[in-house]
Amino acid sequence: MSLTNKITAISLLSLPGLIFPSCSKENEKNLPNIVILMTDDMGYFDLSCYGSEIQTPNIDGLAEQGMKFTDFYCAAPNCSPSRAGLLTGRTPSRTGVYDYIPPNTPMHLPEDEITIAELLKNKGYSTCHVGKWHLSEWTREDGMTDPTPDKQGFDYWFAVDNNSSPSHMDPVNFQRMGEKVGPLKGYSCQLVAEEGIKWLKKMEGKEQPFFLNVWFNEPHHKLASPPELIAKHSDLEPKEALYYANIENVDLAVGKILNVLEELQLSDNTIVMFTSDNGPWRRTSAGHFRAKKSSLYEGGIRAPGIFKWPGKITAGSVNNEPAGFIDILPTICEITEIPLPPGKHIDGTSILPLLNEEEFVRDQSLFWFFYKSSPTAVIRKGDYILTADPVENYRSKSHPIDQTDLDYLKSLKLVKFQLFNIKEDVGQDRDISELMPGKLEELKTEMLSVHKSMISEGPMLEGLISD
Ligand SMILES: [Ca+2]
Repeated sequence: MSLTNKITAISLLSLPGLIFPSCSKENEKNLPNIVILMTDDMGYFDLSCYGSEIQTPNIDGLAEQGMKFTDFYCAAPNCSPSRAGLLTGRTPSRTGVYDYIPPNTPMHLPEDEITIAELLKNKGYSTCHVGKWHLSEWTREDGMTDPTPDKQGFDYWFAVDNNSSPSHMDPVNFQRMGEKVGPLKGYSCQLVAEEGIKWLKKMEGKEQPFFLNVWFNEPHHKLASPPELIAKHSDLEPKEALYYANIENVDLAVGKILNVLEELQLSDNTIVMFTSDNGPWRRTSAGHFRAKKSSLYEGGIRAPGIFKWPGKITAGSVNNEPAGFIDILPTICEITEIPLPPGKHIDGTSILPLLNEEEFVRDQSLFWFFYKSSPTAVIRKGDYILTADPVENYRSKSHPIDQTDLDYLKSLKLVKFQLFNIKEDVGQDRDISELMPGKLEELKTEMLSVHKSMISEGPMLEGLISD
């Protein structure tokens, strides 16, 4: 579908009566439950099913029973924009989440963005978010509170607005439905899993379908792992043992949730997705990919992508098509027969045909933009990746977004194009743009078109400091 046709189709959906058609009880019974499991800063090579030494049998089990994507992508190379892209199906900068949300910033996922949770809730689903949020801040020094998960479609939530503090162990900053819960005992991933399980148990015997969104804090800094798991790796450097144990602890938490789905006999009608929000800070976890977290090279955005749906997705299947976070909303919409959000440009395409092992044509190539990264923009079509940078592009990664950043990112022009064949050159170190001028032009034309549309849509942020 062309961009124009797609926008027309979306406009048609916005006609009165076509928005969020009501859902009959009969229809609800047939709708699959949806569980999204996501880690924070975990690398592509941190799971045994993706070639790691770290043993992750529960997550591997999802791949054994479902489909593993080899070329799956986050929406951005760091937390907040990637999460915005996942929940909205939109390139994050369209939503105004241009970077991770630092303390005391007005930047957040606006309430008028339409999330997967809102769409499913309107369809009759019960919805729950547990774990890290990082799409708004609730503890600003100016007393302002940006939209909590209930404002984005979640009936129930237990979360931290950013990282668990002081570390993954005994966190003190979780909130439940807007109320501070105070100091907790245990590890963040286990506490998050247990809260999700308590909520799941309330779903037992109900005809209403559910959406459980589990966003673990691990293995983002600051790490803490159970001593008994660390002790298994006494042959490793202490930092490595801590990391291995951290991933294994998440795997155990995933296992607990999957076991409860089995016990409650919910597994057969539940789609489970597993991924990580962006590339790893630990370089080794990015393997042979170039760069790591914060970069738009593969090391910053390539992630594990696993989908399990018993009876629908072939067990043990592997898919090599490029796909990613922004495809999740349109995929869920197609599965649940929910119209795409009216009036919003959706950058992703439903990958239901890929899950069904059918022919798949993407509406718009996968595209990334991050103003603090070099490259600053990337597009992938088939095996080809085009990267681009502005003339001057230095912006400190740790600098909180201010008005000069916004002026810069809104006005920058993409130049310095480089073309890579990712199948033949996984490390992205051979620019083949001069060898393939036709391919360069094809990808450049599409990149500039998507970039222009995105930049014109991305909101100016009210209240940024201007130093
Ligand atoms: Ca992250």
